Amino acid sequence: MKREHRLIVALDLPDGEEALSMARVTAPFCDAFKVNVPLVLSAGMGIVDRLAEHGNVVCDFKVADIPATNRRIVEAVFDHGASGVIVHGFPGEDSLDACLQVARGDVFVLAHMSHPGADRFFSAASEEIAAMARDRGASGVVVGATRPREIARMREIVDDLLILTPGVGTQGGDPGEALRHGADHLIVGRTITTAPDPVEAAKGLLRAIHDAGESL
Ligand code: BMP
Repeated sequence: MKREHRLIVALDLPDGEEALSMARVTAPFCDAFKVNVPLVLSAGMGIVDRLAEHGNVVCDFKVADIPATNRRIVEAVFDHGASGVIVHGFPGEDSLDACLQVARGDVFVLAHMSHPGADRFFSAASEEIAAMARDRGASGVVVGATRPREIARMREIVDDLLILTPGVGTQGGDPGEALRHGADHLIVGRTITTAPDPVEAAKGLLRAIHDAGESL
């Protein structure tokens, strides 16, 4: 994953054509597009191939199955031209290893989520999940931007692995705070995709990213 803009656009749009339009206008401002399961359910996996013509695509499929099934999911993701995949860590290291063995790009492990309910199970497990991601050779971890202290703790654990952080803007996470606590990339959906002018919204985030870099 390149670290040029430090912005990943979550293309959480209802259909493939809308996702493609959003990808075309935001491509100059981001390092990757994130594609989630609802988009693929509506548009089919072909949307990943089409989006990959406009930039790097990370499939946020939150892969969380037995090793044999994980392997098939991750193979399909890379067969369709994705450059990365987001997987869960809680199924354990054999499930994660299966993803890493067949990946032809980045594997990011979800270590702590942005929504309030994530406290119940992730708070107890997040540090162990991050350590496992580091030890097994993942590219990075995903930690909610609503949890800056956890981002800082993850940075200590994962050393120079990438930290991607969703939950900025609409969910209340502050872009500067997340970056100052150690995040590498902001994952942003609705703040861009539902803005009256998505390009201006993306540019605003790039300004916040730049300002956070200045204050480090
Ligand atoms: P938004 O910026 O519109 O809140 O979108 C955030 C995106 O990141 C969504 O695609 C969501 O599924 C994803 N995400 C998240 O918000 N929190 C997490 O902890 C993990 C996620 O993948």
